[in-house]
Amino acid sequence: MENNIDKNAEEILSKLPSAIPPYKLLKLEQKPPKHWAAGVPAVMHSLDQLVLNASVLRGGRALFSMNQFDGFDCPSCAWPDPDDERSRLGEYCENGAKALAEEATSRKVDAEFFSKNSVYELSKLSDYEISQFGRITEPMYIPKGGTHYQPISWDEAFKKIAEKLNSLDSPNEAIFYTSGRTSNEATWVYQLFAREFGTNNFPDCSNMCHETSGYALLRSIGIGKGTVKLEDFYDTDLIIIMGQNPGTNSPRMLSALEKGKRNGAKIMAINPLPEAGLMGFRNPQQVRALFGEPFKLCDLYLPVKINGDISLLKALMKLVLEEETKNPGKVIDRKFIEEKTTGFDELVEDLKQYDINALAAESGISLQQLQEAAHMIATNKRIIVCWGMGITQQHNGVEMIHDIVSLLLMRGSIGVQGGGVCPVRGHSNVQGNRTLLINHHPTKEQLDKLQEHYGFNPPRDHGLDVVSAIHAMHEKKVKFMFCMGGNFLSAAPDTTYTANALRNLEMSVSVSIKPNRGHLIHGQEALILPVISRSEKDIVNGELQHVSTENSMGVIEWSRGVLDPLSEHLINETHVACRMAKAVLGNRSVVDWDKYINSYDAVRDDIEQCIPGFDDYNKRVVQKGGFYLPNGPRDGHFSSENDPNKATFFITPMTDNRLADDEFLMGTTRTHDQFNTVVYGLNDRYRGIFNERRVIMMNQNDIDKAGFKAGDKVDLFNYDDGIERIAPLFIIVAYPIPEKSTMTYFPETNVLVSVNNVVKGANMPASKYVRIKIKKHTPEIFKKVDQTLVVAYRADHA
Ligand SMILES: Nc1nc2c(c(=O)[nH]1)N[C@H]1C(S)=C(S)[C@@H](COP(=O)(O)OP(=O)(O)OC[C@H]3O[C@@H](n4cnc5c(=O)[nH]c(N)nc54)[C@H](O)[C@@H]3O)O[C@H]1N2
Ligand SMILES: Nc1nc2c(c(=O)[nH]1)N[C@H]1C(S)=C(S)[C@@H](COP(=O)(O)OP(=O)(O)OC[C@H]3O[C@@H](n4cnc5c(=O)[nH]c(N)nc54)[C@H](O)[C@@H]3O)O[C@H]1N2
Ligand SMILES: [Mo]
Repeated sequence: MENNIDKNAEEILSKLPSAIPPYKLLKLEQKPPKHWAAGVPAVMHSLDQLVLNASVLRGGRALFSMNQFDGFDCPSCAWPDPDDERSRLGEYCENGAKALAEEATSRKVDAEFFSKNSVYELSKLSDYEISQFGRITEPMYIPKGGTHYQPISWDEAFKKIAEKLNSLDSPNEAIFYTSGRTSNEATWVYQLFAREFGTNNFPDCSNMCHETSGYALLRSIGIGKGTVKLEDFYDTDLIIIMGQNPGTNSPRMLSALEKGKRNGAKIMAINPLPEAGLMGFRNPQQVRALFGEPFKLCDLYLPVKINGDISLLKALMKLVLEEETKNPGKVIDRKFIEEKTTGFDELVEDLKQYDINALAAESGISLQQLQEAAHMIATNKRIIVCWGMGITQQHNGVEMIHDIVSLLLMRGSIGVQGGGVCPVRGHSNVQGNRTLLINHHPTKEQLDKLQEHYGFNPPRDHGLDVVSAIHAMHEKKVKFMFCMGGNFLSAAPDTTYTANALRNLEMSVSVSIKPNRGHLIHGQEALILPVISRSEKDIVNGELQHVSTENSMGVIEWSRGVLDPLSEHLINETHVACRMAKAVLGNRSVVDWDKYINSYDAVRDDIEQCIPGFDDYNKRVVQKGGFYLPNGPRDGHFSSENDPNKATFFITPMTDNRLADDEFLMGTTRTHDQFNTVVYGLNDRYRGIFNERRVIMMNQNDIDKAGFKAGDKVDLFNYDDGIERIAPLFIIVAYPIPEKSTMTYFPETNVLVSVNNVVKGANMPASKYVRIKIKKHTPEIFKKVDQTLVVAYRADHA
């Protein structure tokens, strides 16, 4: 490969902004992983963030309003706020404080900043460095062939969008992406505009996150979301947490776990990593908890192999059935199964083919531990199963969720108090986006309702999701992409492929609050539209507005910012969508966009007319604690693909996870210092990994067998679809993780995730199931990476 890059290629490279964070190694420090989460360090870190990142006044004041009954919804995760008591000091966690500091910063990225820094130069910085510059203060535009973003007025920006959209041959040449922070109100007008324009192309972050859960649950119980409420955690017998890291990603969940456990519940954790937040907790909002022994959370920890959950669940079902044989009538809820489900006998029959010892070996859990787990399930009646990305981002994630549902149905534990399914949602309003029709395959009833209420004909063909949108951009079937928040480039799989797909666009538009790598890999023309953030005051016609969001458990609550917007040029997302609609559709539109611009109440009134469960929206949303959306399965009313009145036990296949000697399975996870693609800091405190993100966690035996040492530099490879994908320069970290399983951080390793490696049924990237090879690092690898980039670029732009 050496010297194989010709002159022309070098020229391409010297102008091609990098889609991948640069390969700079820092100075890794390692400490033993923690056995408990939060506590004094968490408090100190929250304060640190706010003091360092924002002026104390801007961030600090906001902190006390976060998640209060009259404050704003935390922009971090979707975990619900307690209904009864909320701490007067603010209902927040360390990572909520970081998310707030991130948007409450007083640093500004203005026109001058962009005139001094070319897109190419900015791309040489790490994601952490890029996010440190601050908030974007005015709309920016880069023309075809441009090297720098330049300022543009809002009117001009909407005009450019209108010209482009109206020049397309078909509305389906446009796509409208959504990241899960957008409020209900903005979501509604946004999807309404795109549907009146004529497309169902709504890829969203859900297509990389909980699509698997929605798809599997809709098929098996009749609703695409969870069935439990926060109160269920307080009075239950057993909480099982699979593939989810609450200490980092939903820290306020730890308070609920503590409360449940103090009331007598047991906790079981199933995860390849012994995550601190699964093991123990010191409640940072209780002085007495900050000192002394941490509160023990987990009663049984099962260190499953990556993707071993499918064998583990089958083993648990078999063993639970055995417990029933030992104690007839005590374990299996025959009455419930008879009345509310279908497919039980077939499932029992199917499970007979599996050998329990083989299942144990494939899951990586000893038979004895599996028996202990099954006994806990067989003897505790009310069971909640929570899960996160460790399950949904597996190629067979849908099947795993069917097995989770079957396990619960056997015990009659869905639709009962203190029992049910709990997919823990990610983004703070990703659930609300889906409820309000950010959906590339809306139902006929939903579209009929829009047609009836508004009087236009919404498109009926299904639209593109994230993975199919990437392919469509490649094939130049799509020419325009609008992103309501998010960072499509870095969140999506197969970074090189996705980058080239994005470069094929004629125009890309990104509604954002801060610069991110996604702004640097753009269409021929690109716009950045900066908006006010959740914590800032949204003032329309001199009046402070509130918006609303839906949390992970189906509760709609209002949210009202408290900070002054950082710049006078910032507008809100609802106005972005309405003004875009006016510019694009003009007289063609049958919707009164000005009414929505002037009043969010009017938006909510129309949502109420179109979406079930929003009766008296305006009145109920401002009530203390908001209101709960209807949930049939919670009330014991099931439906499923196989029976309109019953839940289904699905029969699922096993997976062949055999690996060659030099092959490993890799998961991609979050550190404690990031929110998805936004890197706040360089530490992963609970896992004891400091000052470095380019690490690969491996079992010591695997390290020895492969002839490596901890600290060695390696390159990572994936060979799906016969293509060599390379992630160069990682450091080996010895970690308590099962053999043959490895873990790295997202987005650095997204380059290794094939766009075709998807979750069956849900078409999500299977980013926690990546087959990799690990080789000793050689400096020559960089040339090979460059070569790959140039070849891929040429192929796409030929
Ligand atoms: N601070 C912070 N909060 C966040 C986010 C953030 O980035 N930062 N992101 C938000 C979003 S959008 C989401 S979706 C959620 C994500 O929250 P989580 O669902 O917790 O996401 P991850 O950190 O990707 O990984 C989850 C866990 O899966 C485990 N895992 C990996 N492979 C397997 C497997 O094969 N089996 C099992 N059982 N476990 C496995 C990993 O060890 C890890 O503990 O958090 C939300 N909240
Ligand atoms: N390999 C791998 N890939 C993954 C995952 C994984 O675990 N592994 N996780 C997946 C998951 S679960 C998800 S949800 C996706 C996330 O995908 P996205 O939602 O697309 O990504 P985020 O990183 O959350 O988006 C961050 C950007 O949103 C913008 N932003 C922040 N706040 C606001 C706001 O208030 N308004 C607006 N308009 N913009 C704002 C900022 O500019 C910021 O740069 O990534 C997925 N990708
Ligand atoms: Mo997510």
